[in-house]
Parts: sequence; C-alpha cells; structure tokens
Amino acid sequence: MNAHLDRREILKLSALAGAGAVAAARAGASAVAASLPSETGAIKWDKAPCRFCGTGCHVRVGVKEGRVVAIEGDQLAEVNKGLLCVKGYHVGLALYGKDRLTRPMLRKGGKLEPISWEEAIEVVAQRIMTSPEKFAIYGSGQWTIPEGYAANKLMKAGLSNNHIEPNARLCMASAVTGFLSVYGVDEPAGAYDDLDKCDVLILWGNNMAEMHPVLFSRVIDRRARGEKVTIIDLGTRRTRSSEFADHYWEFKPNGDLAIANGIAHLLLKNGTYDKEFVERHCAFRQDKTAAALHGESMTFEDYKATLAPFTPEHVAQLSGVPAEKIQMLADLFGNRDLRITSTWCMGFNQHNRATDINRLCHSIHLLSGHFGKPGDAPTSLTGQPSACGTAREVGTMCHFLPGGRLVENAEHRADAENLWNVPAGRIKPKMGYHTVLLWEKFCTPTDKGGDISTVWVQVTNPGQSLPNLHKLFQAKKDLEDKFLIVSDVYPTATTELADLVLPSAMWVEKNGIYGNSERRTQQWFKMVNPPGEARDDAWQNIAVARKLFELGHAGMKDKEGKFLFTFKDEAGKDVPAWEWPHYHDLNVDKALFEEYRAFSRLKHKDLAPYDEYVKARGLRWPVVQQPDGSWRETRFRFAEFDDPYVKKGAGIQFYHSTTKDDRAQVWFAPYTPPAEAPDAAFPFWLCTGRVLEHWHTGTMTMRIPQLHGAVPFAYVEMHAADAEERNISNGDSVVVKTRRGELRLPVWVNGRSQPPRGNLFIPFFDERLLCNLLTLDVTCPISKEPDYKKCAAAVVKAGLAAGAGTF
Ligand SMILES: Nc1nc2c(c(=O)[nH]1)N[C@H]1C(S)=C(S)[C@@H](COP(=O)(O)OP(=O)(O)OC[C@H]3O[C@@H](n4cnc5c(=O)[nH]c(N)nc54)[C@H](O)[C@@H]3O)O[C@H]1N2
Ligand SMILES: Nc1nc2c(c(=O)[nH]1)N[C@H]1C(S)=C(S)[C@@H](COP(=O)(O)OP(=O)(O)OC[C@H]3O[C@@H](n4cnc5c(=O)[nH]c(N)nc54)[C@H](O)[C@@H]3O)O[C@H]1N2
Ligand code: SF4
Ligand SMILES: [Mo]
Repeated sequence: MNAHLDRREILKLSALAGAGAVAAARAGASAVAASLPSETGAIKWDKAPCRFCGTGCHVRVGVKEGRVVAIEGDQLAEVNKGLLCVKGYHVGLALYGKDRLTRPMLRKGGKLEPISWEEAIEVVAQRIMTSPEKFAIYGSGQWTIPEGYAANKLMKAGLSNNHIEPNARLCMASAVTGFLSVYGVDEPAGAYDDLDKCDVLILWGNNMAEMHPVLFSRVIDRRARGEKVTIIDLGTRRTRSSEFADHYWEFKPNGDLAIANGIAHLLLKNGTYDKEFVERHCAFRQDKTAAALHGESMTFEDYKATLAPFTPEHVAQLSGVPAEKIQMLADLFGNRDLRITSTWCMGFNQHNRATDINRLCHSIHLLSGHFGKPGDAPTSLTGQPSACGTAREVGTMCHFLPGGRLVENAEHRADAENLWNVPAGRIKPKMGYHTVLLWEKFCTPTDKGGDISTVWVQVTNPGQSLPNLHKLFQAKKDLEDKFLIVSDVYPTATTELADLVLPSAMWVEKNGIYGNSERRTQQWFKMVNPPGEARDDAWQNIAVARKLFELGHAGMKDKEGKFLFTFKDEAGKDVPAWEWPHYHDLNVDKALFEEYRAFSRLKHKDLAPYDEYVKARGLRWPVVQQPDGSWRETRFRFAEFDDPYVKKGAGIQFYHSTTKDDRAQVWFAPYTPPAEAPDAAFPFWLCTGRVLEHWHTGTMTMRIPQLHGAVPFAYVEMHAADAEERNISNGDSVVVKTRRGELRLPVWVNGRSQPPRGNLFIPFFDERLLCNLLTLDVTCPISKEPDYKKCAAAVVKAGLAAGAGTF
C-alpha cells in the first residue's frame, strides 16, 4: 500500500460513503501530473489553489472549449502532494450552477430588474456621493488579495472611510488578537511541516477530519508509514476527527479555559516548565479589565499564585474532563523530548473569551518550551482560502492598514499615505465599525443612530452567515432608506434583500491570488470566461472609483491629481482599466500586487515579486531575496535556523515583542462561563458549524449534485437518550427555539457527529433552514468576533413532517 493510497483511504473515510467513494476514485487520476501549463489531447491544464478551504491545496484545472472539464490534485504542490478532498475534486462544478447571476439587477417596485453595467456603476457611485461617510464595504476572506487591496484602497485612501470589514471578523479575528497580544505580530510562526514532525497532535475543538481534511490526512498518513503520532481530540462533541484520535476527551462549553490553566498550573507546581526558555524569551501578562489587547505585566510569582486554584480537581469540575487526563496533558507538555503541535479553529475563535483562550494555548506552549522547533508549535488553522492573505495581511478590517498596521497609529497612517501617494491626513484616524456593529447600524433606523445607510457586500453571504439574523440582517426589510448592494455569483439569502445585485466572475474566470493558513501566497491565471455579463470584483471596485472621480470626489485623486487606480501597460501607456473592454489590456492583479508588496515589507511579511508566484505552488512569507538573486521562503518564524530576521546567535527572537525586549507574553486569563447558558426554559446547549461536503452557506456546494446529494439538507443532531426522553425518533421534525428565534428541522440521532447529552448541533449550509435565526450575537470583547458555538435552546417535537426532508 503506498502512502498516497493511505491518505486517500482517510479522505474516503472522512466523507459520507457516496461522496467519499468519488474522492477516492478520482484521486487516482492525479497521477497524470506534468509540468504546467500543459495540454493533454484537447484539454489545456493550468494550476490554481482550490476555491474552498484555508488548507490551500493546489489543483490542476483542465479546460476544454472554454469550460472547466477536469480537476486533479497537483502533485507538485507541497500542501497536498496530489490529493484533494471531496470538495476539491468537485470545485470546477461550482462555476456551473444553472442559476449563475449574469446581469446587474436593480430593485424597481419591489422586483429585481436587469439594468446595464453603466447604470449599475452609476447607481453605486451616486449612493456613495450622497453620504460617503455612511457607506460601508463588507467583504471576505474569499476575496483575492488584489480584490481586497483595491477595496481597501478605495475606502481608506479614497473615501477616508474605515467602514470596511471582511467576514473574517466572524472567523479569524480572535486568532489575530491572540497573536498580536502574545507575539506583537499576526499569523502562525510554524507551518504545515509541523504536522509532519510532531509526536503529539492536540485538536482543541477543531474538527480537522472534515474542515481541513487534506491536512489531517497528512498526519494520518504518517501512521500508515509506521510513524507514531498520538492524536488527542479535545472537543464538545464527538466528530469524524474523534474517530481517528487516540484519545477523545469531552469538555463542557468554555471548559477549554480551565483545561489550559490546569496544564499551566501543573507545569509550575511540578517544576516541569521550561525554565531556560521562559527566562530568556518570555514575560508575564494579564488583563484585569477583561477587554484590553495588551493588558498589564505581572511577575512570575504573581502568575504562579493566580494559577494556584486551577488544581486538576477544580479543572475537572469546571471542564468535565477527569483530573487524571489534565495531569496527563501536563505530563505531555512537561516532557521536552516530545514534539507537540496544537491546532485550533472556530472552537477557540468563536468564544465569548476567544482572545483569552488563544492566548492561553500559546502560553502553555511557551511555558513548556514547545515552540520554535519543527513539530513543536501552537498552530492556528485558518478557515477561508484567503483569510490570512486578504483579511489579515491586506488589512481589510476596520482597524487595519495593509501589512499588519493600524489606522489609529499616526506613523502607520503616514507610511500608508506615502505609499498610496495621497495627501497627509487623508486616512481617517478613527477605526470603522466592526462587523456586528456595522450590521447593527445598517439595520437601525437612521433617526435612531443607524448611521450606515449603504452597504456593498462582496464575496460573502451575510444574510445567512451573520449571527442573530432577525436583528442583524432581516430588520433591514422595514427600512426604506437603507440600500444594500451585493456582488455575488448566485442568488442568495443576501441578494433576497438586495437593492442592487452585481454579477461577479469567480475563481478561474479571473486572475487571482490567495494566502493560506501557513502564510503561503498562491497565484493563478484566468482560464475561462465568466458567464453573461459577470465581471471581476476588482474591476467593479475600480469602475466605481473612476465614476466617483468623474463625479468630482476629491479623494479619488492622489497628490499629483492622478486617479488612484492608474495603470500602465508594459510599453508605459496608460490603460483605462475601468473600461471593461480594456480591463484585460494589462494584468491588473499583477499591478495591484506589486503596489501592495511595498506594504508587506513594513512588518517583516515580505512578499516576492508577482512573477515568482507564477512559477511556484505558493511561497510562505517572509520571502527574502538571496545574494544569488533567488527568493527564499520562510517556514519557521522567530527561529534562527530558518527565519532571516532573527539575529545571529539569538536562537529564538520575538522581534515584534509588545514589550520591545524580544520576549513573547505568557498570559494568565481566568475561567469565564459562556455568555448564555441553559436554564429551565432553554435546557440545551446549541452549537453550530459545518460538514465536510458543504462550504459555509452552501451557495456553491448545494449546486454541485454530488455534494448536494451527499448531505441534502440541514438537521439538528442530538443525543439518543435526550431524543428518547422526548419521544423523538430519527428524522422527526422538531422546533428548536432560542431567545432570538425558532426553526423547524429534522433530528439526526447517532449521525455524522454525536453531541453529548444536553447538547445540540446544527450545520449552517442550508439556506432553507437558517440556524443563524437562533444564534447569539455576543462577541469576545477584544476581537469582536461572535460566539456561534454556544447558546441556550429548547427542543419541541413538531406536529408535521419537516419541509426539507427526512432520513
Ligand atoms: N468542509 C468544510 N470545511 C471548511 C469550511 C466549510 O464550510 N466546510 N469552512 C472553513 C472555515 S471558514 C472555517 S472557519 C473552518 C472551521 O473549522 P472548525 O472550527 O474545525 O469547525 P466548526 O464546525 O466551525 O467547529 C465545530 C467545533 O467547535 C467545537 N467547540 C464548540 N464549543 C467549543 C468551546 O467552547 N471550546 C472549544 N475549544 N471548542 C468548541 C466543537 O468541538 C465542534 O466540533 O473550516 C474551514 N473548512
Ligand atoms: N451559525 C454559524 N454561522 C457562521 C459560522 C459558524 O460556525 N456558525 N462561521 C462563520 C465563519 S467562520 C465564516 S468564515 C462565515 C462564512 O460566511 P460567508 O462568507 O457568508 O459564506 P460563504 O458561503 O462562503 O459566502 C461566500 C459568498 O460569495 C459568493 N461567491 C463565490 N465566489 C465569488 C466571487 O468570486 N465573487 C463574488 N462577488 N462572490 C462570490 C458565494 O456564492 C457566496 O454567496 O460564516 C460565519 N457564520
Ligand atoms: S482540503 Fe480544502 S483546499 Fe484542500 S481540496 Fe479540500 S476544500 Fe480544497
Ligand atoms: Mo471561517
């Protein structure tokens, strides 16, 4: 049995039977790797990163007669070495749903009516001109880097408006605040190579078998080669990942805070922490206000004393994980001969104390010295294909500037104004509204403080993915003067309330660049034409900017009076890229990327020239030029053996330390209960999330017959004993209620995953069954990311069968 076959097996096992079999069968086809681009018969092949998750696999895309006709795993790609999961194998079909949006549409008399692009761009620009400060862009970690960069520049450098946010606020914002408060700079120090080297892998509530399947297979594959790797799955429900774990330990919601403190407590009590590492590289910190990014310093003695109550017994009580397991985890961390990698995703980030739990996980790695060696790493996994690249690195959040910098810092603004060549003072010094606040302001009447009047949504589906939808989205219905613009590729829950719909080109219908979970920047070229009149998102931003320029908006000019998006072709001739027939006269992606690159060097996130990415299957930043002219990527940051920015002889150097002494911060954070907990009226915990076959709101995967067929509708999972007690059988229709809404859907007992007693789980991919009508919009006070993972719910058996389907 060769290694690839084993990885295929696990990918197959992690899928439902039907869809998994397809994955396994198709994986064999990936043996035809060749240098790219190439032609086999009439099929022309080229490379692209997969459209879906943050793993960032590379696919080979086969095009024939203007259509994507084949997809293979790219064997030249280090991330996936030829393998894909079931979504990857079907990614080409995401383009070919029958109801692609093909024309701009404006709501007239309650109905969306086709209009011309010229009119559509005019409508957007006029809307902005009416009140530029009440305009907002709500974008995405699925924006390409140039798209996000163009939108960010339009807003911050052009409109002096910081109301721009990506959906990554719902996703990675807490990982960002975690990294910033521990290391002073965002994104993981390690790389996927850690997964090849670790002896122990701890999943802190992330369901890697379904959400980062190819990455998970990279670990499972090692077992098949005879290597020993112990997988510990800490979670609030049994998932596909638990099936592959050596240990599955279930904790109560928010119990992770107690577990991490329990480990730290024992490391200190038993003297098994890494004294030398701590003395050389760490400082101690806490946040008494419970809302600050940087908090106050504390002494080692204070740190130890604050942890004293977290005995294994006390932790067991808070978390539900037995005391001896806490001891076992502490023993593992206390053993310097082992290499330990921790991974996490939304279990940590969607949490009312999300920044805290991120900090604590980094802290136990630092305290025990499990840091800075291959395999020894706290590794935050990113969800979307370019949440790192476009949301975090390009800084499309309301408080960021490109390159990991801040709008509230005068020096950072001055640097950005220089690079953008706009007059000093152009960038507004106050941060904009974070996502939840932005939608609250949009859904509040103008005379009641609702001072966002127009939102332009790009590459995201907030009508389905925002929490507490009645309040944060559907309330827009009754507000006549609010205007919603949506750029998408399909009709969605968001276009349903849109006043203007703009049809977009997607994935290989345009050039693109994504940045994945391990700091890897990946480029692709346009391979097919978009359908009908669908156009690139970057073009849409540039065309609106040009219209604003023509309407006399002063912000659309730079210091010399030139239009902000001025492009030249290779001969040095100006190209009016805002005119669609000229958009492809040059590679706009390349031009925008080269401009953006200058920002990447401000905080050691150096990117290589565009052409280097054309040759590679992605490169991990910082990418630094060598004396021989070649470009070298960095796998392990802060470690002298690999990171070019670490001083010689330092070993480890946290060169963006918040205390400016090259130290990372070890944090204390208390155990805090969830924001809402079950009570007599709402006796269940409700958790929400995803399944392997579907991508988020399902707009793409529900239109792919194989994936739709595998999991055709949403359901609520509950424990068999809870169901029995209520006389509920598999497939019965129930109503799930919370303080915010209710939803009728079928029950799945002993299904894909198994929540413990008193817990429910609903996936959010089904637009007919919107679980976000139920969820809570409470956020982590520091990251402002909502906690979708727990609220209190009740379940009542419904009288009639559910509309969507039964098992
Ligand atoms: N197939 C597929 N893959 C995807 C995506 C997709 O839509 N489909 N989306 C991508 C994106 S954007 C993201 S963000 C990731 C999400 O990837 P994950 O975070 O791995 O997945 P979720 O289903 O959101 O999270 C569910 C898990 O949250 C954990 N959890 C619940 N409460 C707590 C708690 O209090 N503490 C902790 N530590 N854990 C808790 C539970 O154990 C549960 O299994 O997946 C990415 N990959
Ligand atoms: N209940 C619950 N809700 C959640 C979460 C949860 O765990 N539970 N997780 C949150 C997280 S982590 C995330 S990341 C979000 C994701 O939430 P969303 O971003 O809202 O979900 P997607 O389905 O990825 O939306 C992407 C949209 O872009 C469209 N699209 C695809 N390609 C293109 C393109 O090239 N151009 C344009 N203009 N449009 C395109 C798709 O059709 C789709 O409508 O959901 C959040 N919401
Ligand atoms: S693991 Fe993620 S990136 Fe890789 S094929 Fe699957 S969805 Fe695509
Ligand atoms: Mo996400």
